[in-house]
Amino acid sequence: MRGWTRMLGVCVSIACFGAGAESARPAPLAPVPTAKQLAWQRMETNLFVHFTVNAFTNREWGEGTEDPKIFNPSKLDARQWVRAAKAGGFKMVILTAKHHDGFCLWPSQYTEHSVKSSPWKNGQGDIVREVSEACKEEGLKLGLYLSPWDRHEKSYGDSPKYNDYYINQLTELLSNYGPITEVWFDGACGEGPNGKKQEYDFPRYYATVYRLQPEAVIFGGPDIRWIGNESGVSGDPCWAPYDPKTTEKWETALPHGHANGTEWKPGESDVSIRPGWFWHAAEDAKVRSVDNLVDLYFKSVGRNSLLLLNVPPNTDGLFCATDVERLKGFRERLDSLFRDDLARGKEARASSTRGNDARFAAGAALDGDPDTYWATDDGVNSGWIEVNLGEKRTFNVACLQEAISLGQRVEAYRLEYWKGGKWRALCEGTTIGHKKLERFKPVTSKKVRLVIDKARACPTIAGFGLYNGDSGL
Ligand code: FUL
Repeated sequence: MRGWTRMLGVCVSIACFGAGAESARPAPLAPVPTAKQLAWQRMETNLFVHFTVNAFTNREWGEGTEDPKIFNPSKLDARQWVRAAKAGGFKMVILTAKHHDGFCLWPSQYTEHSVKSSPWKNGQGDIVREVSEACKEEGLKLGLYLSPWDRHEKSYGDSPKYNDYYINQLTELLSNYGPITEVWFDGACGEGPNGKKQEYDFPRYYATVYRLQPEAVIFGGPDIRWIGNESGVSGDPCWAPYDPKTTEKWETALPHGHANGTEWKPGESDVSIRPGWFWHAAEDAKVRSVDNLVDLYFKSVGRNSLLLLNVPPNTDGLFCATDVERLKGFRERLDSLFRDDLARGKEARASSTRGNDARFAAGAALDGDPDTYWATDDGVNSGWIEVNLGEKRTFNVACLQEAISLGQRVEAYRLEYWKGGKWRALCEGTTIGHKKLERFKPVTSKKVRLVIDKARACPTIAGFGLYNGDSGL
């Protein structure tokens, strides 16, 4: 509202919007996120930590026959990991409590194949505990990855027996370490020592998560979908809605989701800061650059996904200095780019406003609040909002957001800028969702507009920001 008030004066503004008349909020367009899915999406960047005996054997997938005595990360400092995550602006740390090799980073009472059989802290240590405490101290959330595939456990392949074992371990993890915000599942599966393929009881696993940690979201299950690659890149378009009955190949279905999907299942883009998920000395010189990480941010978070970036501790039990420095550099670059929103609070007008109600006017997209939004009347599924920057400004990034608590709606949009007495094309796109970032060559103009050409219901635009900085383009 600030824009209209400043431009026209309070009286005009009130008159324009019918002296305080209130119009009903748009009805949600199903499917919509649960509160925990919405909170998850707003985290935007989370850190994955892959650690197990593999760091000591230089492998990516352990065989399950590793001697726990090789595991001795004598300088392990979970605070160093979590502080590095925090400096990188990551909101949650997701730890591999157990990877495919079956070695447990906590002293599970159901196996000897864990830290308790290692020389680290004389078998008295508990890495899950140390990470959970560090996260608590630093104000980060904790997530856990308990690999269903277990190449060590003897009962693996004896499906009901192993499922009990798995549930027991899941129960330990979800009962003893405080709030768990995300539980990460993958479907990797093999045969057990009996030569039989293990059948995972995923419905039972999920029910256990919801019973013990009702606030947790499940990745690779009901709440969050894999984005379909391990390169940290979302599809474009990218719908949070997903059609579980799709006949498409997963390679297409997962990155893009479905405009008419019946389930709200946003995508998570996982990727490692190094070629491998685990630490290998030979990859110390292959850590992703800040430029590369910023590019991934644009291609994941900037396409309505979440970036889950993996950093592996080395055999000392520490993140390497290079990785720590890159995380910090990544956030510094993003902070500097997104510090000054040229459109924030500026004059704005729209093709039409829902019920002429000031709450839904164009200015609501420019107030920095993701819960307020510009909306049109029901049945008006296209329109535009125009920002007057007050003077000519140069910008090269636009940030668009929908009020996704009401469902994802936009199917086609364009950006235009005013030059030489007319509107000129800047860029165009399809989906927006929680966040869509556009990068382009710097443009200098006083007026910019977002044109929604097609939406599945009246558009609800919560954010329209303009920035100028190093976008890496
Ligand atoms: C995959 C695993 O096989 C990889 O080792 C890694 O943990 C990745 C995140 O998930 O399924």
